[in-house]
Amino acid sequence: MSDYDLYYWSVPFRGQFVRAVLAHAGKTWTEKGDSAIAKLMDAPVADMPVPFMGPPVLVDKRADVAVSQMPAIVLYLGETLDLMPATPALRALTMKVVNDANDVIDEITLDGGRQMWTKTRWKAFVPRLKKWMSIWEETGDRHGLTADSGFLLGGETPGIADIVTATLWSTMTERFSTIEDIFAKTAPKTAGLTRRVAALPPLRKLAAKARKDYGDAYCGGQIEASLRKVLGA
Ligand SMILES: N[C@@H](CCC(=O)N[C@@H](CS)C(=O)NCC(=O)O)C(=O)O
Repeated sequence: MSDYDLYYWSVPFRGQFVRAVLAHAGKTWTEKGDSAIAKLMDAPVADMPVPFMGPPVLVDKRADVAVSQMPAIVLYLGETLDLMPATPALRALTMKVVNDANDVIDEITLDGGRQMWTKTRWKAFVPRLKKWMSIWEETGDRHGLTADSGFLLGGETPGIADIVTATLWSTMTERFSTIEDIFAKTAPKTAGLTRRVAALPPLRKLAAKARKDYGDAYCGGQIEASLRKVLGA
């Protein structure tokens, strides 16, 4: 029996951060699948393992704990799997990076497809995307990150901030070469960190599984189709 149940759609997107932390820690989990998620979302809140609006939802079966909201799930795993840094300041900064990553994927999907991408909207968004990338680059700079060594918040081993950073940018840039070009130019040290962390065997294996299970899919739906159209991807 696996240790965790994960409720997330059959795409990488927001759930991939949770999968990456679990994979990095060598944990096993069961993907409950799209119809189970839809069923759970439609259930009365009184019957939910944790009252929630949208997936991911993680159930830690041994501990009998259920959590929703991606950053809360990552915090739970970071603490229980000993992947959080030692000081309160670095723990807060870690969660700031996780929340930034969640903001970036909301922005890249125009808040889950409230509007569709057009060439004009994308052109107006590019400076903001570059600013996000430079926020990562500046964070790394302040903690001694170089193009080929170090971690986002310093330290000797990859932590939650590095796993989330690598997952955010590798998943996106592997699927959208236009964004990859912007990333390489705007945030070369973060791009180096992303390459190094994404190359760790458990994360490489997870990325290959996403390719196999979900193909080219990123976030899915009409919003992905409109993003692909404006990026020619
Ligand atoms: N703030 C939540 C957002 C959850 C969310 O928007 N989930 C999306 C998938 S990425 C969903 O399917 N939402 C359905 C809904 O909100 O009705 C988080 O960080 O987990």
